[in-house]
Amino acid sequence: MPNILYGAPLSLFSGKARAYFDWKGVEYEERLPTPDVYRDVILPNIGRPVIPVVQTSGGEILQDTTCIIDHFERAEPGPSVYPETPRQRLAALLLECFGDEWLVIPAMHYRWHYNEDFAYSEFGKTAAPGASAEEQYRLGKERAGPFRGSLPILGVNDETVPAIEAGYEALLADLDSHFAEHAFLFGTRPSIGDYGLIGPLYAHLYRDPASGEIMERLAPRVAKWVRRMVNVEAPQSGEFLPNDEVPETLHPVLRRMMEEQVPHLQGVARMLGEWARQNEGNEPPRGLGMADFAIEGIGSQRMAFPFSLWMLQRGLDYLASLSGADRAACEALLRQVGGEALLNFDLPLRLTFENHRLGIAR
Ligand SMILES: N[C@@H](CCC(=O)N[C@@H](CS)C(=O)NCC(=O)O)C(=O)O
Repeated sequence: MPNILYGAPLSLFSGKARAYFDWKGVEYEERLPTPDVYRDVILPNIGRPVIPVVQTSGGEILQDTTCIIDHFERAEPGPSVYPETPRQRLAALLLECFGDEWLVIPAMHYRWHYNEDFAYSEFGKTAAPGASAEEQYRLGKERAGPFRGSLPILGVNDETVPAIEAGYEALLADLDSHFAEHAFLFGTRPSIGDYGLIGPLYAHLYRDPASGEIMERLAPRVAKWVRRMVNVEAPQSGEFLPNDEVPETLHPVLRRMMEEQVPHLQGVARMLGEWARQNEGNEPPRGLGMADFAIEGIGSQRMAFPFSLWMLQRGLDYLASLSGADRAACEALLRQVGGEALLNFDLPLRLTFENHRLGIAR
């Protein structure tokens, strides 16, 4: 039996897993998550409707792209998407968290405010590949309801939209300058950070037609990077830059993460600590309530997702594992990009992610 990727062209995290499989040279078959697949595979194994899900050739079920990637990093031979040197590895882990857990904000805004009809049809194509275009649109509109409806929870509202657009355009400009010099974030080989960014920057911000037009117009080199990531020409090829270089062209991108995402995550961490004091022994809920955030100086509120802290914890754990010159090099990098808050980030407890669920380490 081959590895099976249950994923869809319109799905953010399916794009991340697929691009990784193609570069890593993983043999797989992709199948659409139709209602039958949700009923027979996804719900019984994962407990909630979510994609992508991978069934390995050995019969193991994997969810969450980070777990999927880490599984194949262990199982498959060949070069790794994790840089081995400290600054590159830390920056790659942080940018994975930034792509996965923060750029979903512009991704969802642009999809639902500029590509609504296209997205409905795409949801319909996923659920009922054989139906007529009209039927797909109707069904897609029904099925997309909860996704479109999640915009306020993600922090997309009338006040924040202009800031989300200004922030995204500035990010595109920064990345465009970076990709003028480098094929990927850290050289000629894609890293786990590239896979974090490709999720939002492919399905929503490149493949959705109106978003793709914006990317091509404002940042053609970002669009080229997207194509490099998703149309893999030479699997397992490329190298990370020598001397543990984190190109200065990435500093503005890291700085944006430190200015926007990290302060929000500090608030989420405080809420998690508070919640844990009152709910000893329980699994954390998916959302802890609304928390402050700001983009381009415009403040609002969005749901506090403890899962985002698990993603951040990966980078924090790596930082904590370092000592001596390696630690000093990472500290200097963080100071250069305004990331002092990560040097003693107050995560009130350890998070685990096992059996497809977020938990608290005992
Ligand atoms: N962090 C996860 C998230 C997966 C995810 O959010 N998938 C979206 C589609 S791209 C979904 O199915 N959302 C429905 C839900 O989570 O309820 C990953 O890396 O796989």
